[in-house]
Amino acid sequence: MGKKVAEILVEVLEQAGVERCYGIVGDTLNLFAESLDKSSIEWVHVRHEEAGAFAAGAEAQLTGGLTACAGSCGPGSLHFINGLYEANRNRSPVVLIASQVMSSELGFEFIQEVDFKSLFKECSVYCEQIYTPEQARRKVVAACQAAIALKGVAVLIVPVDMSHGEVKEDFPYRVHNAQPLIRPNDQEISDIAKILNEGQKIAIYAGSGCEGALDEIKAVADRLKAPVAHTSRAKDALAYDNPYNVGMTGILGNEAGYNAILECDTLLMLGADFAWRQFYPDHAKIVQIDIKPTHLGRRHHVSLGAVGDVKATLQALLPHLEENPDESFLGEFVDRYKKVIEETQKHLKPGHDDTIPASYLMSRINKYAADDSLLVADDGSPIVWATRHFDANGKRRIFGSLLHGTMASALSSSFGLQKAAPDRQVIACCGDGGLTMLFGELITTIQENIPVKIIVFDNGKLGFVEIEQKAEGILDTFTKLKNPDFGKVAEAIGLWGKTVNKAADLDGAIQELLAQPGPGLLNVIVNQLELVKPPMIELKPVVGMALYSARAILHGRGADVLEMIRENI
Ligand SMILES: Cc1ncc(C[n+]2csc(CCOP(=O)(O)OP(=O)(O)O)c2C)c(N)n1
Ligand SMILES: [Mg+2]
Repeated sequence: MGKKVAEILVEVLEQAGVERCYGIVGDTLNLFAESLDKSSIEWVHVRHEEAGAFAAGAEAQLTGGLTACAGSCGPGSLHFINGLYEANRNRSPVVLIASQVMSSELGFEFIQEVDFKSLFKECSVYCEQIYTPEQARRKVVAACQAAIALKGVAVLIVPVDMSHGEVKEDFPYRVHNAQPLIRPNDQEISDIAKILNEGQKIAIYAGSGCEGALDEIKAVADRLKAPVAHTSRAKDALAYDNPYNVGMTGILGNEAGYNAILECDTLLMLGADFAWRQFYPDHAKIVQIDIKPTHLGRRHHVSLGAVGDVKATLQALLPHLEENPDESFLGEFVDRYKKVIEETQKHLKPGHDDTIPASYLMSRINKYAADDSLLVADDGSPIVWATRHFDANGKRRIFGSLLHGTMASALSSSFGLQKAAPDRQVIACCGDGGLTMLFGELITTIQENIPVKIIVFDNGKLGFVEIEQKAEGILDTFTKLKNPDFGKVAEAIGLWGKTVNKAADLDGAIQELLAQPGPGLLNVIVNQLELVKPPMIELKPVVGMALYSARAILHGRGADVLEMIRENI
């Protein structure tokens, strides 16, 4: 007797190191589900497939290992799409088993037929269908191989008749997890060194490609006397135990990080693919090192682009670098960054009448979170406060939708983090908009026994959008949210739940939440009008704010404007 394709799929996933598969079952997936149930792979039952993709992506991002999700045909697998975009952009190795209607009906608009191949093409590194049972093992191996080697999402489309197909002659195709060491060639290393050695005001801009390379970056920064600015995604890898650190640039950044990059004469970009062109210097010489050749020079024109792993490249480069005798550029920006931190600390305090600014809430989470906690924050203002006020220490990690920029990823991502790291504290910082977008996932915490700690930044609105509208001079439009008491909702579902709205109650509530053995939700009513201030003053948003204020006053909403001023100045 031969083997069923469904069994082969599961066998290969196991061999490729998959520990969990997130999803929702359905007719075309049933045989796969039965095989999975007999395997070592854990099935995690979410309430919306998008959440399954967020969870799988976060698990893969944390562990670097392959993680799976699986869905039924048509709408079932379609639902994964936004989470798969997120995973693919984060370079998380995830494989989706997208089950499909019978092969014989494909192309006739059969009920639930969806053309997955064209649908998932853009958010994957591999998207193929199984056409005969005999090619099943080779195809699922190819899918896993692509996800691991190209670091991204692989989609394998499996028509239901293929799942049931039997294979008599099977060959030992298997997945290989190669870890090559990649760096620029010797000539390129010497060309890079020449540019850097000629620089006087040298800065380093470090991105998420720098994970694991902090020692090498510090050694290069010391030799070149270069301040190190970093992207938001690199904070947890670089913003600790690093005397050269000047924080982030970009809208989330600070004055020192922002200006160090703009004022340097030579910029060394390391594993950074920051998208906003206005934050790059126009007249500096730029050397860019990235593991992905397609990233070279795609954001800003660079003088020299080279391909390599940051750690291996810097190890090869260091012996060629000369000591920069002038420390003044480094000294100036390190001092400026110190001042930024001191100023910021002064502002992290309760609001008027004992209210809770969201930035202050994040600073208290920062105070009480475990030394090795994993924190994930929703797009919108929670991720801004997280990247600004949640400190890195080399053990903590910060996650957010920083490339795809989707709402509602925090809660579901926290599932993947907690499943992969059951002994660590996992905190999901959710917007009230983000939480309710995938509200059903609160139930997953109970069903799947996932003890995540959820903190809702309840400002009663789509706050980040409202700030954007005001900066454009528009009155807030369609941003209000009519919320239930999320603390009570949590309790009704079976989680520990509480709502606070006074700063005096906040510390106790956070500690109580974090001490819960199971899942818990702390709903914090935060100030409605705290603005996210960028590191630089630009005319357009200032004019926009003035225009908004004038319009609000004309519409009889002068009190809102006064409140905004009171909360932010
Ligand atoms: C899926 C999706 N829909 C819409 C947006 C646009 N958007 C970005 S932030 C945001 C508001 C988020 O509101 P909330 O979760 O309450 O966080 P807040 O900014 O209020 O703290 C919206 C609508 C998006 N990024 N993703
Ligand atoms: Mg909100």
